[in-house]
Amino acid sequence: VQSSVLGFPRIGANRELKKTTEAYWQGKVGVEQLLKVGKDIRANNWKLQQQAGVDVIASNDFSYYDQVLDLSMLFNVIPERYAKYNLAPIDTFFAMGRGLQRKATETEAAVDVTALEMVKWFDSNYHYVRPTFSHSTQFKLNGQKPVDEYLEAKALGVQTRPVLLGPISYLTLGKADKDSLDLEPLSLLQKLIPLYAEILKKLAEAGATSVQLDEPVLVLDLDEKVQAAFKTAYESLASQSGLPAITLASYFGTVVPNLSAIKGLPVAGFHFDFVRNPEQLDDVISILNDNQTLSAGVVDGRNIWKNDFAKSSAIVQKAIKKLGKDRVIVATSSTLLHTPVDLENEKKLNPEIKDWFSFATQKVKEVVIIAKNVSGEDVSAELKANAKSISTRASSNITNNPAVQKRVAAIDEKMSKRSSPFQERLAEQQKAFNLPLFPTTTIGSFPQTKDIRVNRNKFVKGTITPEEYEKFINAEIETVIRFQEEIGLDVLVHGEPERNDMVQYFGEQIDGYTFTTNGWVQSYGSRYVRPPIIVGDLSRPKPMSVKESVYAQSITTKPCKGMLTGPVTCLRWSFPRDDVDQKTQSLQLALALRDEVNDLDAAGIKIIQVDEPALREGLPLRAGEARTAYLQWAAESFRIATSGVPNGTQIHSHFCYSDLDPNHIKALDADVVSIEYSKKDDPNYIAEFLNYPNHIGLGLFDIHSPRVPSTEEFNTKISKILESYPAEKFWVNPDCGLKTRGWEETKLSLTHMVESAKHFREKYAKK
Ligand code: THG
Ligand code: ZN
Repeated sequence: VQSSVLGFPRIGANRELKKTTEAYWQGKVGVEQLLKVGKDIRANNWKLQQQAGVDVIASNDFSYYDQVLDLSMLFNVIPERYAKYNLAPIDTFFAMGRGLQRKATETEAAVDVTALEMVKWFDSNYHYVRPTFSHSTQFKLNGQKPVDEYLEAKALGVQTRPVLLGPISYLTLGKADKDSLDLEPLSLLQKLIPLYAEILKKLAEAGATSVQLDEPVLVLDLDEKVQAAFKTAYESLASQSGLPAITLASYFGTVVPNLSAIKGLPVAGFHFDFVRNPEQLDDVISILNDNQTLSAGVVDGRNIWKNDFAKSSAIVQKAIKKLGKDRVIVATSSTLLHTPVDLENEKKLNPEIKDWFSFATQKVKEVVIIAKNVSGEDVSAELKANAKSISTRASSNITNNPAVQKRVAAIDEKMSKRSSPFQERLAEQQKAFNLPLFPTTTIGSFPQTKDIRVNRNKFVKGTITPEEYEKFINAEIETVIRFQEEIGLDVLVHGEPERNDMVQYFGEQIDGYTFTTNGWVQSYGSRYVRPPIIVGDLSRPKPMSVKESVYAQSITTKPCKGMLTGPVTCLRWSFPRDDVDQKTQSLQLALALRDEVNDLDAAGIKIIQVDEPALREGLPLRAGEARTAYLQWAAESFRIATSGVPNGTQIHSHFCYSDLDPNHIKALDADVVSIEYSKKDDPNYIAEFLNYPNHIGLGLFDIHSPRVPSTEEFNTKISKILESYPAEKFWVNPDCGLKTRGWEETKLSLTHMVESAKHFREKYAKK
């Protein structure tokens, strides 16, 4: 029985890719250096898997930014606003990913272009760059990245299976550009298929015998048109001669509701996710013809828990019983992109807990061991050690906290309800804050400068005292407060200099969590996160953010927001427990945060923002009972966290990088929400929010780009929104936090934003 890994993290064991990419953007290293670092990472990844004994190793799982953006480059889906600059291909690629603003020099023309839209990848914290099609898109092959990387592996003596996102997913995950809103992406299938055929043929000519085409949209609810497109696409590919064998892969859910779309497709095999949905085994086997193979995803690509070999082997055995050993492959459930690289790099974990984990490097070995086991090879030592580790975790007292369990059981309805409806709260809040029309604010974080990172590291390492660190942090807070006062923002923030990450920071202060020192996972482009790991029942031993918020409020007369991360986001951006359901973990977090919200309020912080950007990504991928239940407990968790405060305390929340449904937000009953909006070109999107009863700040500029919008640009944008949106409910703010930005562009952008708000204030005062 063969073993297969669908993809490996591409960031390097020590974040080499991030460091070099950012250095390249800053002009500190040349393109050769960037390409070399990429090449080294790919070589390491392939060799690591080859040495572990993996039979089917992926290539083209690497990307300098995003694998979906790679495809847009490959197929020349490059909007004219990028193409017109005739940049080097890699710079066009980065400009599409993150925007580019460059002054003219003697040799180069000025460039000013925003990034393409970035969206959450299914229910993960990874973001892809959305393919953006227009009537003028000229499909053609642009380079041959998959072939180049295949040949690179081959030259190293590694036979690989190239992976590409399949045509149906590529199109359905894309959108029409603003100049072509009537364009239905799927209608481009006939133009796209020949390009897939061409690149697959080139792969075959280079020596590839098989390819993995990912069609993760198969785990979504698909309408008939999309379902039918599978047949069109794959039959068309099968009719071409000289292509490699195709394995069609799905992951993150069940394909059963879409079985008729893939039944009978002329492909060599299928891959399914049996970690998420082991119960789909019989159904998916039933659609295979006599020659098709089944790649059984049994090693979790989305979490860090050690695999249960007995359980996984049983699933694979069941498949073997029906299909025979030759037609079954043991695989990771998805790419391992969403897991940290190597557990061996963790030197500080409690050894008892460390034994429960498995990162990408360990998962590669797990796949091989399971394959050996079901092949009948002797892996009894590994099985025994595995069984022991699994049972130790199950019976560990680290995971149980009876007091927390009791508190969750005692949650009553009153706890998740503010004492008065919004309009009454609003009246009290308006009296308390007396904010102008078009109140301006930011989402919370300010630039995380090198100085901040250096000092935080010193504090973590103990080379500066807690007192010195506090002094440093307070000075940073003061800088941020003074700046905001100076430019005239209305609701201030403290800037979060003390925080590494909005989830990790709280994870480190909540009992029941553990965290890594090097467990980085790519979130988008060169930005990575270290998700904390929930290992047990969760509780807050003491206040987590009160000190900094109180300090900030003490040095200004303007209201300063307390900033927290909501329960659902804390859960979703962590690696959750797999032995307790997500609702329970979310309610535990909600209680911990409720205490924090109440403490902030008691300390005089009267505007408190509880961010829930992960609310949407936690939504079960298909409509149904699980989705309804999720929406209930997610909203309940937020309301438990935020409903312990009096009417006059204003609760804010924030959402970004997902296609939100206003109804989901409504259920949170926050007084003010801010929403990423700057790249939502679709006029229907704002229409959806017209009925949202409380106040909204639609994000007015993209914080992923160093580009500075002018005051006129803000004016135009706001005018456009005000055509349909009521001025009384309108807050003025950026898309998201500013931590990834530099000070220079932050100052300019915010200054222009505030100027624009003032312009409209005057205009409306005259009315
Ligand atoms: N935290 C977490 N997930 C997130 C966000 C976040 N997902 C969505 C959204 N914000 C966008 N993602 C990121 C992820 C990482 C960073 C910024 C936005 C970032 N990371 C630092 C880096 O890569 O340099 C490292 C941070 C650290 O020191 O921990 O800036 O905010 N969990
Ligand atoms: Zn955000």
